[in-house]
Amino acid sequence: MFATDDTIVAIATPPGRGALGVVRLSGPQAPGLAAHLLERGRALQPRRATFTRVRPDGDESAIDEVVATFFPAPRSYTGEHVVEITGHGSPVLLQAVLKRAIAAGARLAEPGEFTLRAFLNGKRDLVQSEAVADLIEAATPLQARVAFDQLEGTLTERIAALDARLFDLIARLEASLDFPDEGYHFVEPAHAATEIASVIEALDDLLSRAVAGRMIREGATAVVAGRPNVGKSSLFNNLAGTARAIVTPMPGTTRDLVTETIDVEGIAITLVDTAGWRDTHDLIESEGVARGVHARGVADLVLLVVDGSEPLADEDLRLLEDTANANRIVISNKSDLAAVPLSLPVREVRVSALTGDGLSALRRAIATALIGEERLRDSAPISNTRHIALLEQCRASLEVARQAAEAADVPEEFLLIDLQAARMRLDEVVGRRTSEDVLRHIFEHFCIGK
Ligand SMILES: Nc1nc2c(ncn2[C@@H]2O[C@H](COP(=O)(O)OP(=O)(O)O)[C@@H](O)[C@H]2O)c(=O)[nH]1
Ligand SMILES: [Mg+2]
Repeated sequence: MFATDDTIVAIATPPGRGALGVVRLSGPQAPGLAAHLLERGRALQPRRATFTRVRPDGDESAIDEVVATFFPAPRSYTGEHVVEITGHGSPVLLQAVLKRAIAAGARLAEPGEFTLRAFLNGKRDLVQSEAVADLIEAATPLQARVAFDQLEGTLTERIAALDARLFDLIARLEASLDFPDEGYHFVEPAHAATEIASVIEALDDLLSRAVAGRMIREGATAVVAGRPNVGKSSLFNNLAGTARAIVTPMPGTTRDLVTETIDVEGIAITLVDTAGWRDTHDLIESEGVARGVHARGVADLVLLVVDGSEPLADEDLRLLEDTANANRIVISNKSDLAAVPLSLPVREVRVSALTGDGLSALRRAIATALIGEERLRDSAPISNTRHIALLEQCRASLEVARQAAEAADVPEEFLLIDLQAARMRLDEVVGRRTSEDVLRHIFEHFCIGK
């Protein structure tokens, strides 16, 4: 499978200059390589930060002062001998240390290879390894919190609990099969059905938060729609906190999609401003309108803006109808002007893009529309599409097993096949049983040095 007997090396800090930069070594040769690279002759003390220098190469002079720390196996990030050399964050110096380590026998690490080794050495399961990447990628504090929870093992524990229940049920069913002559059931079919139903319920509880979890992990797209001049671009700019989109009193100003990523209550939202929807003969504008319609179709949320200071126009009515089945918020803008009563089919959020009035209520409404009220409070235990898909497959197998258990005439063997299939999916989530391809796919998305 993957080579783990050699020693890998990588720069663990981001490319570019910084106050500090870290070169990380992992593998059996790590302490030996460190002794070769560093001026300090004696072996590094375990888990002690040691101030030293990088040994001069040939007749060069020493290139940097560093702090080196040795983490002996198995108490290290990877479970192997690890040495971290912290120097000044100069790409030139760090590259020089890297090159010397390679010249002395280390191999340049692949992306995610340190974390892969941690996984292969049983330091972390697959869910926790994936959480490492999510944590590094997190763009909002909420994303970081969800990733950290998974890193700490919240999802791992819940899966282990489900797995233990399935294991117990399978063991008892197998015992019944092994001692057929006794005519004794270690588990009655009715009890098996109830137990499976209760595992399904626990799975459903987990999956019910998956939409929110995925939205938090991957972010969402919200499209600002409405007829020309209702204040879409003004609202967009206000939410984005920058004057990205051009605002003029002339209808038809916005002709292309303008996007900006914003953080709304911890959810990373790609906000899209569109051309106002209307019939137009202008070629560019009508292309803009078409793009806007398309964007609306694929968005997670539509922010439909109407002008609260004017009666609804035909275009407003048409848009209200077109977006009736979408996840949408109807926004009545220009609350700073005298309001006219609008007979809207849903409760609107009143704002003024000009004064900023009502925008915090709008932000709250956006977050709630995307992930639900209570979901915001307790973090979602599941957020990764790979996990969600496997848990759904697990649930499908359990559903077949439950029906088999309920139909009293189905032999236990059949029940067992589906229960084992369900367990296998759980094993795949945590990586007890995962193909090399899947592992490669997961780890190649990591950064180098992690
Ligand atoms: N009084 C008032 N005027 C607004 C407000 N929002 C936008 N406008 C004005 O409405 C006009 C059209 O705004 P714009 O954002 O370009 O609308 P869009 O065509 O829907 O993108 C501009 O003159 C804005 O200054 C608001 O909340 N109150
Ligand atoms: Mg506009």
